[in-house]
Amino acid sequence: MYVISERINGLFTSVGKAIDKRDAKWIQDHAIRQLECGAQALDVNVGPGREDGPAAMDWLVRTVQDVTDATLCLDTPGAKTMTAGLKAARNKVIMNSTTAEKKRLDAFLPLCREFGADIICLTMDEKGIPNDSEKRAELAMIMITTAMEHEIMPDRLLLDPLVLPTRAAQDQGMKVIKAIQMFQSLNDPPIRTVVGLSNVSNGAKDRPLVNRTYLAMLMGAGLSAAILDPEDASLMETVKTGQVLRNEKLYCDDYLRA
Ligand code: THG
Repeated sequence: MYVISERINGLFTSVGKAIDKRDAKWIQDHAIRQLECGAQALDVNVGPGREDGPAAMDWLVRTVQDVTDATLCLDTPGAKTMTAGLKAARNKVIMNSTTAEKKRLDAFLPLCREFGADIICLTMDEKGIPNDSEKRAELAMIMITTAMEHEIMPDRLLLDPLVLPTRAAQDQGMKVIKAIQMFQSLNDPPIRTVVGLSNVSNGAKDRPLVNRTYLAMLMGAGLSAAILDPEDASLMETVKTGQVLRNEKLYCDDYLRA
């Protein structure tokens, strides 16, 4: 299980303010804490509705890189903001993300190829997010073949079925689990999978409980990576226990502390 921290994201008010003030120390302290909590990569998102998207992304990438060599998951739908992040990055990059929409693939796949990045493929198109697993797998297949036409091999992709809030779309929880299973049969060796975990608990009363329960279910279905909050200690214990149960980590009685 590969852990990507969700918390360098301008969507959070405190992070948005730190970006506005170009408060490097605040951002760096938070990045370091998330890595100390067990994150292996950082999702880097300047937040929605910014006029200075490219400049903010350039600053945010440089600021984070000054304190870590960890992989950066550049999270933006904008080609200009993504390009600014790719140019500033010397750390390994995962582009987050393309969809199956032609104009998005046309803009993002050449960047992915040029900069040698990995890329998250969201299984949605101009019609939105499909409400069944089969259609999600169909969109995944379109992105896999289009990426290959751009000489981007399947091992560079991460497929994301798009997790929805259980409060608003309760029937989607198990469809996403099934999509994760289906994605693994689209290629040999299987293509990696990823989710934005916290989407599931949006608006729920006990968010951490919903997040860690769903993560356990997703790990049972073979999920490879998740964008989540590594500062949630119970969630990270679920990650580690799942790694033991999946035989990814050696069991010992003290595995949580080891
Ligand atoms: N897939 C991929 N990338 C993603 C997502 C995904 N990136 C963004 C998101 N989804 C994952 N990151 C978050 C970050 C925050 C929250 C949820 C997912 C969140 N934030 C609080 C809220 O909305 O209630 C905001 C709290 C605050 O303002 O302080 O829940 O699915 N590839």
